This record gives sequence, structure tokens and C-alpha cells, in this order.
Amino acid sequence: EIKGLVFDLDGVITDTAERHYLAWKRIADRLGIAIDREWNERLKGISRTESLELILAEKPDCLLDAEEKEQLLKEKNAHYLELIAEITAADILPGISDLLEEAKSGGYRMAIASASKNAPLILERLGLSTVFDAVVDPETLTYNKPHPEIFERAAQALGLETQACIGFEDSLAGIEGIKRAGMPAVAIGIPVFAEWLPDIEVAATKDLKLEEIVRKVTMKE
Ligand code: G16
Ligand code: MG
Repeated sequence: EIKGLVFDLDGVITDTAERHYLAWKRIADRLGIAIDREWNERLKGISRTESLELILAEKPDCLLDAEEKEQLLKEKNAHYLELIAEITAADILPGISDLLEEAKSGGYRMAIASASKNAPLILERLGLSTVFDAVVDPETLTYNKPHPEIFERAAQALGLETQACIGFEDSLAGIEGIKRAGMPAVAIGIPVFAEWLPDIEVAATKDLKLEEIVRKVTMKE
């Protein structure tokens, strides 16, 4: 029986994914590395440090020392913070507020499993701080997505087995993590699939129908 819902933040609750992209794009441009929105798909759900490494790998002759990398990470986050400064409840993605409300009144326990260190700040800006029963702190994790740890920890924080939760994600790394945690997965707007397939796929957040999702997932058990 499904008792909990575990949500990714960026790209599921709010569209900060575009802002992450713009902040990385400015760094990449300066380093003479070409990235576009399609290439950026691979950064979704990936930690800040790993994202920089993936960008740098595009230009093998661009060798930076630890200090220079640290500087770029700081700069990226400072620019990102500027870009999210204006976020309000109006930036909650379509259909999400209704879904969260329906889930609350349905008695589902809810958690955030985001790789972002800025998640608490963003939730506060969106006016959603009190909606979630738990927010996993990514600083306390040993592994990043696609490892299942963050999803296991989210279920644990809700006092539930992973099988009793449904995970919602907009990234390939996230879907893999959810599935490896033994959780049913809902994929939102992901263009291609690799090895790990979600249980349910929707094109956009506005297409999420909670009752239908829970019914489909329960039928599969
Ligand atoms: C998000 C984004 C990633 C970002 C990561 C770290 O993960 O999808 O692109 O690199 O958080 O964010 P920050 O630099 O704010 O710590 P998620 O898991 O919410 O999709
Ligand atoms: Mg995401």
C-alpha cells in the first residue's frame, strides 16, 4: 500500500532546472566550452561538483587546479542564487499545488529528495516549507544520484519502506536512483530512457493525476 510520496525539487516542484542551466552556461562560455539545453539534460539531478567535472570533461586540455574549480563552483552558485532571488509561489510548476493539497488531505506522507543544497531556501521562497514531512540534506549523503541512497533516506525519514512510496523525478539519474531503491517511479518530461524504466511517464507536471498514479502502481504490485 502506498503511504508516501518522494519528490525531486528542481524540475518537479519548480523549474529551477532552467536557472541551473543558465548559471552553468555562463561558466562554460567563459571556458570556451559549448553546452546547450540538450547537453544540459545530463546535469539534471547531478551534484554541483560533478556537474562542473562533466562540463570540464568536454575540454580535456582545460586543466584547472582545485582552487580554480572551487572558485568556479562559488561563482556558479552566486549567479544561481541571483537567478532564484525572485522566485515566489507563482513559480510552482503547473498542477503541483493541487497535487500536494490532494496528497495532504489523502494522508500521504511527503518528502523532498533533492541533490540541491539550496532546497530549503527554494522551498521557503515557494511557500512550501511546511508541506513536506522531511527534506533529505544532501550534505549528509555518501553517494549522489543515480545511487539510491537519497531515496532510501527519504523513505526512512517518513518512517516507511521504499516500496510504500512513489518517487517523482525529471532526471535519468533520479529515475535510476528511485528504481534501485525499490520504489515505483514516475518520470516527468524525460525525452529518452536508458536502462532504468519508470513505472509511469507523463509529459509535464500538469499531467500528474495522483489517484490514477496510485491506482496504476498498486495494480502492478
Ligand atoms: C538539482 C539539479 C542539479 C543541480 C543539483 C545541485 O538536483 O537538478 O542540476 O546541480 O540540484 O544543486 P545546488 O548547486 O543548488 O546544490 P535535483 O535533485 O533537485 O533535481
Ligand atoms: Mg530534478
